[in-house]
Amino acid sequence: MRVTNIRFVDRLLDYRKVMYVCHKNADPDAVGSAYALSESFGGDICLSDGSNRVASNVIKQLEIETIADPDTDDYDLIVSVDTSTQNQIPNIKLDTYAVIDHHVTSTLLDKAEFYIHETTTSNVELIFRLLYETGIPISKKVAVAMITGIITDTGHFKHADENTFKTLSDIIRTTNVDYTEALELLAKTPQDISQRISMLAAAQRNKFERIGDTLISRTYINSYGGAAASMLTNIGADISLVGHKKENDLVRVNVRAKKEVVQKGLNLGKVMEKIGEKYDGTGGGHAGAAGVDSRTCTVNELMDECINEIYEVVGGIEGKNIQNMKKYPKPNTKRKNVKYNNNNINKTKSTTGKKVENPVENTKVNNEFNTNVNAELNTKVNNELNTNVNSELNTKVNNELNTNVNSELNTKVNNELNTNVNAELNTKVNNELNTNVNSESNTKLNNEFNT
Ligand SMILES: [Mn+2]
Repeated sequence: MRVTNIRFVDRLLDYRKVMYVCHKNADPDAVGSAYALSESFGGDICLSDGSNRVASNVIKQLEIETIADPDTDDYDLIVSVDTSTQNQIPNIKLDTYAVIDHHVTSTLLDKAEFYIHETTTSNVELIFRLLYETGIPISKKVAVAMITGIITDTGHFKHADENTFKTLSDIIRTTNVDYTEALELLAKTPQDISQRISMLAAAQRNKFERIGDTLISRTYINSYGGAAASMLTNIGADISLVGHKKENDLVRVNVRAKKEVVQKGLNLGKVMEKIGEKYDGTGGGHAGAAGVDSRTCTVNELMDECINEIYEVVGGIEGKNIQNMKKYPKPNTKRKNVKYNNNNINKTKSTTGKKVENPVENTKVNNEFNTNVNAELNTKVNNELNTNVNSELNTKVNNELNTNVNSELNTKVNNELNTNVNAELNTKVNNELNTNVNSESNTKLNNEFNT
């Protein structure tokens, strides 16, 4: 039966030997809940089936005692915390038990002796209310544990609501805990060295391109593909793809998209499903996080297919930029190895106001950092920074960073920073990052280095 906070404490104190049980792969919300209860009312904390990396760190740093394989018969009452189904606590026989749970649906309630169930952003919020309303003192250590539960369950407050902050504020006020202690504790969570290496390698190999205002990143890595894809969207990509070879001939591409792109109509799950069918593999997932694998193609082929499909969808979303999008180099486009030719560039003359047929001859480069992508030229660009200003058109380029890839050209761009201006588009570019695509025919470079 559902009970009030005061009634819950009354009932709990009726039992002599109590065990607080956390769900499998316990998180800080479960551990914080069990720890707060055990510190307040006595009893053991049970990890029904391990704890995650963050919770393990909380347990270690706060020196929380836990038990792993208890004999449930030794206990008069089991209190399940932060758990909504029996299969989340696979090794625990629930006989006489109580529940404190914050999940929307909870199948454990019916048979519970008594329970507290309310939909909150974290379970520790229910625990805090219980202790606060019944006047039970809360130690700073317990407060820190509870705060780690709030932080992690709300995804660092991304899913927090008004009550989350109110409860957090009450925890800080009543316990006088230093909030940063919880942050510092979480920061001490050890990261797996192989994962860190994978993330850095993924960032190092990353290539990105732009369609309209959408930035698409792709990289290759052998493990942690999902984490790498998330990392790339966190650092700026709207859509990220990570290709990796799995065991034997299995290859996989993990994809992530930001909420903004999903809201515009991109559904990665559907795109990956379609590709999975085409390559006799498995594809699918959510609109913003999906993946596909196959044994019938190489990782490059699978990546190319994913990129091409995503280009189609994003090109449609970006509307007016679809023409540029189609001229975009597809990753499977064979590009000639291009040589940077100083002589040609120095000889170029001004053709202001005229269509540049042969940019080789018309380009004068005055900039310190400059990348020019010419249709028929084999320019290899190694510069870091480049600014291009189009005089005829109302193009104002304020960006620092820009990538330009010319689809039909044999340009290999190695720079990090590059600005390009498309002559026929009255593009006003204020973004930090910009990729512009010029086709052979419509490239007019009337820039500074085009005197
Ligand atoms: Mn929870």
